[in-house]
Amino acid sequence: MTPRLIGLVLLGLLASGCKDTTFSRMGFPEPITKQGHNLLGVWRGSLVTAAFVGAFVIALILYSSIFYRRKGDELPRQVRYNLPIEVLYTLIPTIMVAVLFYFTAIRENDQDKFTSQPADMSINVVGFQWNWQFNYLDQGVSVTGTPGNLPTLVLPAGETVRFYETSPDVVHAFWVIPFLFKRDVLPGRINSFQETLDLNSIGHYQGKCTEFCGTYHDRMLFKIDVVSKADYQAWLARTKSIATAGGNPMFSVYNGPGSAAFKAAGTGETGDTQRSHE
Ligand SMILES: [Cu+2]
Repeated sequence: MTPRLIGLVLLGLLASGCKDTTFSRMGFPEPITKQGHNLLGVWRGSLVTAAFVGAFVIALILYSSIFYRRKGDELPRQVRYNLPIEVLYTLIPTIMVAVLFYFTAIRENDQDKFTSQPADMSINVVGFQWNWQFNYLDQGVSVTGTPGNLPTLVLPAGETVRFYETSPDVVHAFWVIPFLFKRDVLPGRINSFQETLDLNSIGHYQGKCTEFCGTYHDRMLFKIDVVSKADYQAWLARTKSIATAGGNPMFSVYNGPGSAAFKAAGTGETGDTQRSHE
């Protein structure tokens, strides 16, 4: 009965793995970046492992309660040792934890790896009480959220984007839902990460602050528009002219430090050696 049940679950997982649905993603949102797909793999692998362990444990409980249920009135021996079994049930969980840890560490390192791929563009994400500002470091424009107006982070599909996070006040956390990733925005420190957007990721998405940062924390929402490269250039030109003309608090000219300065000051830049601190 049990092997058939496991087979059925496995078949279901394999069949649903073919098309991408919330079920096949095991509840995760649809990722739109290369890094997001990798993280989804870790989630799936961990959940499948947990399902197998759960099924195995339930099977053992059922087996022993059916075949070793009480017969007669005398108490069975209360202490018994079986060395091979004890070694086995120490060893197997250790191996499972090691394998899960390995894949998690690999993917987390991928997420932080900057040296392998140069970024096409860099954005300084500023989380402040209680809104967001996106500084396009080498394009010279800033998008700032105002009370009642959510800022929109516009990104070109297919590009690799480096994010440098800073905060002038308290700890915030920058979460872009379809990146399947968030990272704290800390005062006095530059946190960074990099995402390579899928070519077919064009669409509207959402993000939010996930660190309780004060009275109006719940207002720290933002939008993400992933557009084609041509549409991005058009948006940039439009935004630049609005910024230069002035008068719109959401769009301003950025003339702070460029990406080179952030790169020099930022963390994570030296790759492996830096990661060991995190
Ligand atoms: Cu916040």
